[in-house]
Amino acid sequence: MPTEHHSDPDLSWTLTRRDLLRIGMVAGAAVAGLGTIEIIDRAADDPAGQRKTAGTVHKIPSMCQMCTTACGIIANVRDGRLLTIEGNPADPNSRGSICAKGVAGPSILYDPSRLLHPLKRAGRRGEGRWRRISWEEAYTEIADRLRDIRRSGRPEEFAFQQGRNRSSDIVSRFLNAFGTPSAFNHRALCSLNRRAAILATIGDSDWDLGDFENSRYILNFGSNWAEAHQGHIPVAIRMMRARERNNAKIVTFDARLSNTAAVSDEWFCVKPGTDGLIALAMANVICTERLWDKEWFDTWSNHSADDYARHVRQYTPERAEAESGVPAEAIRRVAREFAEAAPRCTTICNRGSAAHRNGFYNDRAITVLNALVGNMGRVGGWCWHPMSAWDKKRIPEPGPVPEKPSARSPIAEAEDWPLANAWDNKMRVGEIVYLWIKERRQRISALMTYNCDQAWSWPEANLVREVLADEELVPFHVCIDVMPSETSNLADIVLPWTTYLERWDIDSRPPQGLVDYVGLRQPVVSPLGESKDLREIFPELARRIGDGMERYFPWRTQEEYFDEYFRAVPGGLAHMKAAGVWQDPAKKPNYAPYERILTKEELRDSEIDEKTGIVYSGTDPESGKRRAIGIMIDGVARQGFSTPSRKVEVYSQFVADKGGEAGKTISPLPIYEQIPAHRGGLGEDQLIMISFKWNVHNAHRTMQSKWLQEIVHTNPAWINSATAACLGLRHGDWIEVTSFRPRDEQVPGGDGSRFGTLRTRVHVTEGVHPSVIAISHNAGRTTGGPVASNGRDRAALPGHEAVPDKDAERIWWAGSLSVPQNDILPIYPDPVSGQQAYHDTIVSIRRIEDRA
Ligand SMILES: Nc1nc2c(c(=O)[nH]1)N[C@H]1C(S)=C(S)[C@@H](COP(=O)(O)OP(=O)(O)OC[C@H]3O[C@@H](n4cnc5c(=O)[nH]c(N)nc54)[C@H](O)[C@@H]3O)O[C@H]1N2
Ligand SMILES: Nc1nc2c(c(=O)[nH]1)N[C@H]1C(S)=C(S)[C@@H](COP(=O)(O)OP(=O)(O)OC[C@H]3O[C@@H](n4cnc5c(=O)[nH]c(N)nc54)[C@H](O)[C@@H]3O)O[C@H]1N2
Ligand code: SF4
Ligand SMILES: [Mo]
Repeated sequence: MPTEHHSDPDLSWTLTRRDLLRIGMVAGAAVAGLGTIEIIDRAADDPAGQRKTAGTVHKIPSMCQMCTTACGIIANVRDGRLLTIEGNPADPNSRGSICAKGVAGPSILYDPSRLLHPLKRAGRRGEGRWRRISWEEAYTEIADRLRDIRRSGRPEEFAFQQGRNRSSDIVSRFLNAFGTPSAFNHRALCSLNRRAAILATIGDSDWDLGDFENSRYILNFGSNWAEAHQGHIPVAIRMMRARERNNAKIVTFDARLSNTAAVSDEWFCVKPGTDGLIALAMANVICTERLWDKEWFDTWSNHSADDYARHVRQYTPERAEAESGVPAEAIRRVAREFAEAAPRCTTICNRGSAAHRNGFYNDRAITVLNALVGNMGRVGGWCWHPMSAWDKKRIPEPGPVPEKPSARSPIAEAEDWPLANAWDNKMRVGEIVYLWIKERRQRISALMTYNCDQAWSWPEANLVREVLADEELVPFHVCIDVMPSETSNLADIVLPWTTYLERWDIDSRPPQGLVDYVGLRQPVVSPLGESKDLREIFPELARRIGDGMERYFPWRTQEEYFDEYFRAVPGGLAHMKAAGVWQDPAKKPNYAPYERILTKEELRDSEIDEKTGIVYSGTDPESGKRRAIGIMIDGVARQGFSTPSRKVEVYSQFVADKGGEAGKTISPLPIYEQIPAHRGGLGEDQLIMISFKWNVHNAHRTMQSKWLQEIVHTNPAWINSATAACLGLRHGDWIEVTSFRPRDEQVPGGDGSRFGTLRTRVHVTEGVHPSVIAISHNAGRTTGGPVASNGRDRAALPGHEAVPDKDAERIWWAGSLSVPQNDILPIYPDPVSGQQAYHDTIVSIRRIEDRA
């Protein structure tokens, strides 16, 4: 691939790939533009710069939240001021490494555009006129409104919209104590299909954790772990270790030359939505050539290997080549190499395979590849951990914990997508929330939005904005945020939230080392301005709403609450404050948990079902049915998997039945279903629009960071050089991109009609599939201050006492191209699960003279 250099500021992000890699991945790397914070530093409280070298630097462990990976960090703080952030080596997941976003934390904390005072709108909603109010006034108005709703007996009319929430204990406590089930989350926009596929297949977890570090062969279907992925740093460091130590081979399928593809041994450029077909074709090769672990499959899965071989026979490598563009011979070779490395081989997938209209089946097919080669739960294989967080039995939430509400929410519990809420982990269908509010499927009297910029980050963002602006549909909107956002602009009251560097949390992520752990997020500096965290706001509101709600918030301070929470940890809160994390040294990695022999104790009063071999003991309190605890394998009672059959469900009657209940057909076996909107090929000017994440940005929360925005601040459209030649397009040309709703009768509004238009510029590259146009969604803000908006948003922030930001005048990239992809992305849920199909939209493109 040619390396391109451009002096045009709109395309100036084209640092070489090596630059981006270095910036994005190196632990604790010094990034370009770091010096800018010094200017604010001096201007703020040390005009002469005398304090620069004086005073003791305190090292305070905590947890990053620039993305949801929650790496352990150490904050270097002098005189109450955060200087730098480095990794916490004690963190078992991230092991002392952090990424460029983690390093850039101070630029968010000290961002002059931050919200620092409660605000009330002064003009029409969305007009941008605000009045600064006191917390007292804000609390009184919000509590009065919420109390009225609660007393009306329709608590569901209070809806709570959250995004990537890492404070779920306090949020659930407040909502359950209030009695509202209207908790809208973002899972369907993020990881639903992958979770649903794993839950359907193994039941034990919704999160796969390849044992990469011990692996010899890693097959990556559309996970951009070197730049993104929910386990970014913990995964990336283990991948690189596997390379070094085991000479592991990494093979990546991506529709685009991501930095992950770039650091892989091989990259195959796939047509979007075809990963499942490739995986099924690989299964076919493995079965036909008998490269499988037949014994494992026949023992531990609920479908015979011979039957699966018959099922996958229709998926030939030639058929996969025709649809995906990956050569049949390569599919055969990779399948053989993968099977040869078993059991020290694993797959990894993510939104590249999952965020599609057919993503549930894609991820099922990929997951089952592992069962076929018998690597499940093995050292170096495809693993998981039953806990996606800390051990909640051992470290329980301090009581009294409120019951789940009995009221119902037609939107949160939407029934049109049978797999969305099929498991305990309710995934909901976020992308239809505002459409359904518009269609008045549920009355909303008050909406509180938190840690989510849905007016910007969700598909049909313009519809979200239209609904939020409508005072009949949403009579009262409180937004809790750190920065002004497209969502906070449409609020009635804005509450200034603390950043992750000024607040408390108990947190941990799926453990890559397969041993659970627990971490503490603690304030490393005092909250700036009048910002407050939910942990202070919710107890205060509960007390003011009263009527018994207050009894769930007995603690006076947050420290008291965490003191109680961490009681089971040796050394308690004091240990957590000093070390940041705790892991039980006696626990062993979760390898092959299904093989565990049940103890005599467990088997007391148990019974064995003769036909299935399932071992039952007692009854399940929720369903009232017999409780399955294991399975007989060769005459021994073992733990098995947590699926209905206690085996790997290659064949899932559970999902087929769920589909049947909702009047939909769900195949019990992994299948390939071509995306209906992609059938019949593409028109001459048509392409499939996909989305991706820049390594130095996170969703929509980092565009305010001057350190990160200075590195990447634009998102031109990637188009393959051959396609560009056909369409007469040259690098840097302006194009108009017009999107279409899917032609798909199973999707709301799926009539194939024209949807939205944006104008952007072309980045011509060989690093993208010829049928694809790839646009990063990490750009295109219109609000959030001059840095976030590339100089466009210079409106004075209300109630702002922050230092005038001299850096705002030095934004050398002002006016650079930055477009909001979500304004032209139609709502497109996978009909069986509800996952938003981010990478399936058909667009047409047309060359234009310039932006105007
Ligand atoms: N830097 C950064 N890190 C992040 C985030 C961020 O915004 N920025 N967000 C965090 C969050 S919330 C999440 S959910 C994760 C998501 O992490 P990932 O799932 O790893 O990231 P995505 O960019 O959504 O998708 C991954 C890749 O899929 C490719 N792709 C698109 N269609 C196809 C296809 O059909 N097949 C294949 N094989 N590839 C395809 C895209 O080119 C992209 O490189 O990242 C987390 N980490
Ligand atoms: N087109 C397209 N759209 C996508 C995706 C895609 O691939 N393509 N990915 C989707 C995915 S996977 C997800 S998870 C969603 C995420 O979308 P969001 O949930 O909207 O993204 P966040 O970045 O978490 O931003 C939420 C809010 O958190 C605030 N915030 C909270 N704490 C802090 C803090 O300490 N610092 C800063 N700076 N801000 C804070 C930000 O101001 C912001 O308003 O986006 C989805 N949207
Ligand atoms: S991967 Fe995420 S949590 Fe870890 S340092 Fe980077 S931004 Fe922070
Ligand atoms: Mo996400």
